[in-house]
Amino acid sequence: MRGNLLTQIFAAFVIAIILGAMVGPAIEVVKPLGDLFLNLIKFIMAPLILTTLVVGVASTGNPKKLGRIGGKTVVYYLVTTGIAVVIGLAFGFLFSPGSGLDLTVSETEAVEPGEAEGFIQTLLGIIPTNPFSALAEGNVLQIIFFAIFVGVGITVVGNKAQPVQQFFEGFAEIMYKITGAVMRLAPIGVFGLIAPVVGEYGLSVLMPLLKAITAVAVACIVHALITYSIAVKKFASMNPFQFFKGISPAALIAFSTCSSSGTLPVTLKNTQENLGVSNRISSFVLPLGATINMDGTAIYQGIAVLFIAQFYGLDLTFVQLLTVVLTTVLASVGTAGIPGAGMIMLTMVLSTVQFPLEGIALIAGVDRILDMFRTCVNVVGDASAAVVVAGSEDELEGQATEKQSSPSVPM
Ligand code: DAS
Repeated sequence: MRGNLLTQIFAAFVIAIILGAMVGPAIEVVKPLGDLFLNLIKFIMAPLILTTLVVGVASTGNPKKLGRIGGKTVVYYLVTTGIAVVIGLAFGFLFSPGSGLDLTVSETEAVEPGEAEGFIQTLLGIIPTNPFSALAEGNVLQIIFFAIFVGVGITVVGNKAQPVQQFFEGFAEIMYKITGAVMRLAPIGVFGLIAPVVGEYGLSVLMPLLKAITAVAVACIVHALITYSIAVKKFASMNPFQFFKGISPAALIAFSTCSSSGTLPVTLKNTQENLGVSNRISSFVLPLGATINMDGTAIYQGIAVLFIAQFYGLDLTFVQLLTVVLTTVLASVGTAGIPGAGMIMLTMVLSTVQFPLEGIALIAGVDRILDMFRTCVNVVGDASAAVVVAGSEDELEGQATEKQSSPSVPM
């Protein structure tokens, strides 16, 4: 999503609040605009999840060929993203941004957890007996399961699977284009979804949004300061202050552009010149990170799920919480490094716990602000991985060893 579209969404959000407050419940007439936008999001969700996850998993490369450096990188990314979503959920509970309103949700949109579906049942339910019916039914967890196996299969089969990988890469590009077209309607959709909510409940709905922004900002800062400081200190003997100072130019560009991919050239420059990471390590770890490592997005999605649950008075069972952690890590793998991508992938997380997609419109209006914080952490997290992997390979400036002169390290 381009920055000016996010600005349009913010503008539509402000207009919806003003008109909703002025007109009151009668503004309900614009709700079909919101329903149209939600249906379009549901329309793209299954193919978008399938294609982006297959490409994301396949881009990690063959586990055998991935080698020591690739293995360290992928493990670091998954572990820090898991920590990130737990921190996000913790701050979501701590701040409880959506509490106190308990909006009623239309029966069609939400499924009350009822008795908790057993954890075993949930795990078994992830395995699709027929992947194609999973796609037809939009069973997100089963689509994820199928996508992971196809992605890993591509890496294991190797060259013979190239046509399949190219098919999914091309399909993913098509889905990004379709998603871009759908997101152009986001301002209208957000207007059609927010105005009736404000018309019905008044301006009291604004306070939860401010709390949600605060929760995301604080959780991002805590995750960066604690997780990455410990990582660079313990695995690379780097002074955390030196790390954050060295990556600050890229962090600021990420914050303002909301694009990890767009910031990548500066991230590479900062990690090589300011942090002393070898070209070989940074040129593998960082492009991969901009594609599959999104700690900030994981934090945002953890908090967003709780915000929506609290906003609509829905309870999250323990099994659903575990499902949120798993799907958020996977959603961050599938999230593109472009503005607003995390909000689109939030539909995947919400669908797995059968929460109302309407909730996305509640935070879409402030997504530009949330995206600044999550993209900044995404980029700093990628840089921390480069430092940690380089440190573990003695390839930080001043720590060069004979390994650096070796012709090649198995990737
Ligand atoms: N803006 C995305 C990025 O570039 C992150 C997101 O949308 O969640 O990392």
